[in-house]
Amino acid sequence: MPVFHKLLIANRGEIAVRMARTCRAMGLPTVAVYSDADRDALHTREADEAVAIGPAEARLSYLAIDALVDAARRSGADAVHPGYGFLSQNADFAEAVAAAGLAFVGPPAAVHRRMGDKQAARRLIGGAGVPVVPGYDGDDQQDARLLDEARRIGWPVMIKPSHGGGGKGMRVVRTHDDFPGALAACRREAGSAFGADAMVLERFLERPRHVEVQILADAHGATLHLLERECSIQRRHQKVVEETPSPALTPELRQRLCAAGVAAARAAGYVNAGTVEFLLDPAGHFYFLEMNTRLQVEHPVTEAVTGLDLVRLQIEIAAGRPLSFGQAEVSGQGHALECRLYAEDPENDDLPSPGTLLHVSAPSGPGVRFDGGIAAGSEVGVHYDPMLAKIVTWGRDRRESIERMADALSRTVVLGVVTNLARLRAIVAHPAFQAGELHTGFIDQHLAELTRGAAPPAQAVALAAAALHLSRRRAPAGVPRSPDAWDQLGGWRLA
Ligand code: MV4
Repeated sequence: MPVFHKLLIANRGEIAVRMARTCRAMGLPTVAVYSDADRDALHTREADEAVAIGPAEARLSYLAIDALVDAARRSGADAVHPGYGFLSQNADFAEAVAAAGLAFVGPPAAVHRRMGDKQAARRLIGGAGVPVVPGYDGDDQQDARLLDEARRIGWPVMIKPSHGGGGKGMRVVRTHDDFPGALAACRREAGSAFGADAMVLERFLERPRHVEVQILADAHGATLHLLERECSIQRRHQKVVEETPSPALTPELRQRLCAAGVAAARAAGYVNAGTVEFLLDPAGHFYFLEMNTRLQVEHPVTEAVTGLDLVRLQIEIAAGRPLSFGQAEVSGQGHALECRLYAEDPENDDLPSPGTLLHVSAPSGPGVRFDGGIAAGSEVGVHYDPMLAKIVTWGRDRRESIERMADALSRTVVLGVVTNLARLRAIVAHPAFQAGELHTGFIDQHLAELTRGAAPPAQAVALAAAALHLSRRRAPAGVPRSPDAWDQLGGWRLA
């Protein structure tokens, strides 16, 4: 029995390409969707068919629920995978897909809704015996009550909008006198951004590590973890380097953390792949932060050490299949690292750098995986996330995965836009990184050392521009239009 007849990939870029590849290996036909800006994007060529969904502006295309459900119906798809970002954690989308009689590859709408509310998530997960950061998640939201609670918690306190996400609208308050002003500002922002201004208060942890547990749960009551990932190397809530296993965990702490992740997922009624985020303090205390009800960008490091294909497992779970293995059969081999390649300029405050890619050289070799959504000629626009690709390396131990990453980064070439490659190279070469001394303030702490750029030689850029121009001539008549032939042509644009 095939899992599904056809799967619609409701996303773009590297994750759409990556999903199409697993589906092809499974013998599952795919439909890509594209906005006007993505007519020629790589992900449209990796799928079996491609459907236009609207203008470049994400709100009118990749975020347009009706356009996506309509594309699924018209193309005869019976399943929809949202990827990450865009509508992946949107309960209304999960609901609309189900209402159209299609399978949603992710948890049910009710789980998205429950976990999208910090107040409700803290109460539910804390109630299940999982440690949450000391704080306040009560219904009484009067200013005086919140001030009292902040005093009880002790300074510094973090104010978090209950309906926010990804660090948006949060504020750290260090003294009693600053609290009323910060609260008012949080309320104003949350009211206009999320339409609800309830706040959660938490003790602010200084320079914690960010460690998350990968969860896998089928529709028959089996809930497993696939170990942890450490994602402490980030800036402004944008992750840059991730790895597994976390250098901060002892086997005993890992077992408790992963068990807490499973307990949180069970309490949430979780089905499909998900992630439970924790903060870890230097004393080894961990606290539940939030649950991500989607596949994560950094899932390949988990795949590298467990040997599993998370997208395949997600699809099988959505089709109602029981997991074919138990917790005892999950183990991590060696160490994996991921570096995110962004079209951003570290020397210009990490500002996005749009443009046309003139040349891309992806690294390869033993233990090297390159997940990209780009090729020479790709347009990097202003409408979407500037992440171009992920470079993942595996080694028998952390030292070997770092060595392979340093080599892979040295052989990665992107011409045409400014990227963070020089910063990635500097991070993996940094003594503190190599020593595993990670925390969420790492990049800011070492900013000067991590910001010395190395621009590619102007001659190389000029040559790449000329080569791209020549390759854009029409292909000779009679060249077959299959994707394989396209690969052989190495970028010839077919008529
Ligand atoms: C915190 C915190 C310290 N203490 N909560 C930022 C995004 C959101 N998921 C939660 N975040 C934080 N919550 C308390 N009580 C520090 C952060 C935080 C952070 C968390 C994970 C990864 C990177 C981060 C970077 C800055 C702040």
